[in-house]
Amino acid sequence: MATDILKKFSLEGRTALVTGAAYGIGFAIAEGLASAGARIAFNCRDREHLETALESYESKGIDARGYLCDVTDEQAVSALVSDIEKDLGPVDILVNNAGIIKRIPMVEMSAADFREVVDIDLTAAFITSKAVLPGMMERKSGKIINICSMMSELGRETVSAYASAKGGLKMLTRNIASEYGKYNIQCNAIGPGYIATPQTAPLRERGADGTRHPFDSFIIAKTPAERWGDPEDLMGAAVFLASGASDFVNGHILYVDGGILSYIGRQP
Ligand code: NAP
Ligand code: GCO
Repeated sequence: MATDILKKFSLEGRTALVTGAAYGIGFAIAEGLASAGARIAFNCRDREHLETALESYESKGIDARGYLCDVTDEQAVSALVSDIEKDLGPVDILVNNAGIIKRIPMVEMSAADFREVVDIDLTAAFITSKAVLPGMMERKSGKIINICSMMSELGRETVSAYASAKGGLKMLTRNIASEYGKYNIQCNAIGPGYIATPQTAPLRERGADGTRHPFDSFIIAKTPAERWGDPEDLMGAAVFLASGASDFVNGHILYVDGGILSYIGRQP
């Protein structure tokens, strides 16, 4: 009897926590996981974002549970996981999505700004992963998906803190995979290319005459797909890495970038 391969991708009966999933990439990933059958929990810091997100999830027919929690606060994260366990059951899938960026030339960037980016984009993934790993170890099953970036591989002007954090997140992914693989826990990452979300909105702002932002034109020329990604482009990779279809995939960074990392760029 041939394997029903689609069953491998089912998330029925599993609970997923997607951090920072009030909108943007996190929201799309949560939507994708829900469509594969997962129960969804998400968090963010801003009450207004939370309320709006709950309405958005409801409009999509997703009964998501939202929690106010700053992922850099270890005690708050521990309480978040306990609350989710009470409301939805153990966290089977953790997506470390919450993140910020500060685009400041390094010589002008304060250490406080640098630390804030690293705290949210890297240390928080350590904190949330540490909060769910003991339960996953006990159940001998778990999926952790970190949201890396092209800046896990490449640098560019003004993003020193972000690139440092995302480079570290790539290695944290590999280290969790190395340390906890024996408990049947898989830790992988998704590396989105340039995705149209509020985080990149400043890079896509049109001129008064409707002309493209220079960075927008640059990304279009650097991407074989000749377009920015949509958050929905990441759903398939998230379902794959959250499901039984990826049980022998560990420590992998899956780039979903339209080919930008493979391409020298179109001749002007
Ligand atoms: P976004 O639109 O700015 O959304 C970020 C989300 O994270 C918001 O829901 C925000 O909600 C939440 N958040 C920020 N800091 C938080 C904290 N300390 N605790 C809890 N929640 C927090 O960003 P995005 O573009 O969707 O990006 C999501 C992830 O993908 C980030 O890790 C980003 O680095 C990564 N990424 C983005 C792109 C891209 O091109 N957009 C590409 C590669 C990787 P609150 O402000 O209410 O907390
Ligand atoms: C930037 C962008 C990028 C994207 C993403 C690319 O300023 O260069 O914000 O960092 O967010 O990380 O993969």
